[in-house]
Amino acid sequence: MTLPKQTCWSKRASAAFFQGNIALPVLVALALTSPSSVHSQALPAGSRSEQSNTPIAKPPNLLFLFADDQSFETVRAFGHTDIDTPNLDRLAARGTTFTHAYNMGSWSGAVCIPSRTMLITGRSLWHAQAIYHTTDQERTAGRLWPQLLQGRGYRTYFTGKWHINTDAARTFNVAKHIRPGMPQDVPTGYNRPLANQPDPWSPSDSKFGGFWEGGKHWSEVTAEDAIEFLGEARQRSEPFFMYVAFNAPHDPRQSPQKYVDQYPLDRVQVPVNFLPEYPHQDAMGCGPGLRDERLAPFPRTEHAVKVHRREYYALITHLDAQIGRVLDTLESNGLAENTWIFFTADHGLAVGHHGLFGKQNLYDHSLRVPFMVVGPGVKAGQRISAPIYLQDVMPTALELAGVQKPAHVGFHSLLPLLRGESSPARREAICGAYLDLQRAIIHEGWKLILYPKAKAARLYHLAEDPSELTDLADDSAYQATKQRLFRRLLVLQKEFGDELDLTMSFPNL
Ligand SMILES: [Ca+2]
Repeated sequence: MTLPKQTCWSKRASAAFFQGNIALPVLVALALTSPSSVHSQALPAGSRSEQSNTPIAKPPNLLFLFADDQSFETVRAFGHTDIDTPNLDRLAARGTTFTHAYNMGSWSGAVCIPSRTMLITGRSLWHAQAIYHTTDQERTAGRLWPQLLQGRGYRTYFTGKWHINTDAARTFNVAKHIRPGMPQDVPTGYNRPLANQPDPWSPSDSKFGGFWEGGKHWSEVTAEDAIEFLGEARQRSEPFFMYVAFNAPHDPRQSPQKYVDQYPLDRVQVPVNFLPEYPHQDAMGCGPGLRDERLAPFPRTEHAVKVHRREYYALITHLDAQIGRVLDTLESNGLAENTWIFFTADHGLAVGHHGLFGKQNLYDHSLRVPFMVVGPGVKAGQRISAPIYLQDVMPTALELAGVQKPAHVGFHSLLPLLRGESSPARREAICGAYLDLQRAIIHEGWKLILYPKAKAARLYHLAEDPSELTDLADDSAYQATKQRLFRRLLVLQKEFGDELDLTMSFPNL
């Protein structure tokens, strides 16, 4: 396979960088497969670009399964973590995984909001911020993701976490449960567990409300909503688009006790990049003043990290079981054959990496998500290492439905990458941002993170150091690398409308 001209990922760097824990034979097989044999007859043909509006005879159903705060590392099939996710593994086995899917960052402490606003509007981070307060006008103009599909005859369905600045009930044909940003939290769930003190919190005790509010765990409610809709959908002739947005595994990390019991503390590993406190936590906006960071005590202990990770994994395994129920129903209702399934999350989460617990940082654990695609003709078990943004799912679905991509959509259909073709979605660099306090670029197997307020930089050779353990920013041998990444970041800032001036804080870059 010839590497597309647009890519700046060198063959060596990208192979090493993206290989991770992926079985080498998969990559080798991919590399040896000719473009024509990568194509499947059932995959939409390459002649239909994402800019065209070619009629399609039988539009496929679209099932979008969306998790909240689920890091890329929490799917067993990917080999990063000892966690049980048999149904997400099933998606990875049946379809194609994009191993390096990223969120672009956030203009707000509530990272969920920008991620979801980008997704529903198709606008990249700063362009999405520009219309955030007028998102309702996007809806009345008919520009939102489900509305574009409705225009092509899709029946659109929503249930679960919304967190977007317009009314879901008026955005979709059917909206079942419309949940807020997070289940209700209680003070008992913070600053725990403390050393040598009893833990007042229990993830399975319904007296703490949250996911237990209403009497049934919200992940189960969301799955049962989806199952009910699939029962209706089999009776109808229109294609459907389902946006099934679980609140899990966002905190409060609550799940039934049997899932918690699956993770005795001696099963849970402390991340290799554990730190008691992150050196720049205040200058980067991730100190004790940030809600997510207050969930565990400062300084962090290995015990606290294990307890939180146990509850995170338990909530994910419970979520996985609910996803399994939805997938089973899709199959038993005879809908699986003509349905594309996408699974991803709005961003990742630290839960004890680097002394951090939240998602308001630009390390891979917090920026990178799982991303699986299952559909007619999509290669089973394939891993694609080209970096993408998770919001690329939006124009991908539009292309499958035969909808012309509107000019304001800043993301790209993934269908060419699934076919093994060159595509604008094959990006040469990925950028990340948080407020005006953090910026990052991932390029050619390197990551540069900048903290303008601290005038501090971090440089990681991701290709050799995927855990981002060894900061090379102060090593003079890498000054040219830093400068190259910095210049590239300035170009991306211009491309994406990021107005933060980094040159004042980093005059030597
Ligand atoms: Ca989230």
